[in-house]
Amino acid sequence: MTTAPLALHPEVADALAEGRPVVALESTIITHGMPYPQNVSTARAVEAAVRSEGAVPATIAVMGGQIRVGLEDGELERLARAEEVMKLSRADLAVCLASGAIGSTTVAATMIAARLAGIATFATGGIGGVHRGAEQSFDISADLQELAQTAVTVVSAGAKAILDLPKTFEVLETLGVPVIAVGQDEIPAFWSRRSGLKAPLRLDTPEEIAAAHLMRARLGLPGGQLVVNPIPAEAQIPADEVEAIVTRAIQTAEAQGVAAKSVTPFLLDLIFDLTEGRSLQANSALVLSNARLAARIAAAIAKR
Ligand code: PSU
Repeated sequence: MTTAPLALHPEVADALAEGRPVVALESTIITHGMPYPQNVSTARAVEAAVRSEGAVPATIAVMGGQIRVGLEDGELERLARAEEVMKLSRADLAVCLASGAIGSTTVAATMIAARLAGIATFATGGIGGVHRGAEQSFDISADLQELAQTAVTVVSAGAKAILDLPKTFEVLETLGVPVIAVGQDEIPAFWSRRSGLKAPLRLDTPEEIAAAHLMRARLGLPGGQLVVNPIPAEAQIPADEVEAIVTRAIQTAEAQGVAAKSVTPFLLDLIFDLTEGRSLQANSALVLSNARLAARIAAAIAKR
């Protein structure tokens, strides 16, 4: 039994106790990934999408010295408006909890919290990964290590296209993380359906993904699965168009000396401006699609 300071929302606690499907949702996308008020409207729509598939949403954040698993609507709103929120990964989760600060959870920290709470499935937008120029900066997201050690199935639209995607998926292969594409042979690239990279694995149904999750547990394998679900076709921004914009944004970040945890939020914000909001619409659409798929996987895991 864990002594972690976990506070489960009663609806989440009931669902878990009764073996009903629950989907974990992260909060860094709310605090650092999207501007207000689109961040809170997306967060609400994502929770509704999970419910529409018959699962219970559990948005995770740190407040008042506790890992909150499932937030009230007013708390989502407060988080979405808050200015001083720590962006939490594995390294800073305990410091934030011990100090009583408010923190949003990245993919890595949400996986840790989901596992502690007994939630098998988690939906996000795009994972962090190897940043371009990492051979100089060594900037590699802790999300990758987390996938290698924490047994949660993460449903994403791939890694964010601001990253070096070939290196990101090489590292995942080295770490033994299964990367499973849904409905196509190629790894998707967040805002775009295509990356030019062949997916190492492909499974087209929630039932098959659930079976693979449970098989990993039977084998005693510690890490998670990364499901890469292409953005719906009508919402995508074609890869060549994205690439030119990402290149410009990265040049600006370098010129301004943006580093470490600030890089991803800075780039997402600038790309929002450069695409006149289209990147944000695409981001919302892909998270919604991932939430629906995650709910179906959670339901398939709950049935077995
Ligand atoms: N998905 C999105 N937008 C985001 C994120 C995911 O659509 O902002 C967040 C996740 O919390 C992920 C983090 O863990 O971005 C990656 O940040 P970094 O590159 O600093 O590791």
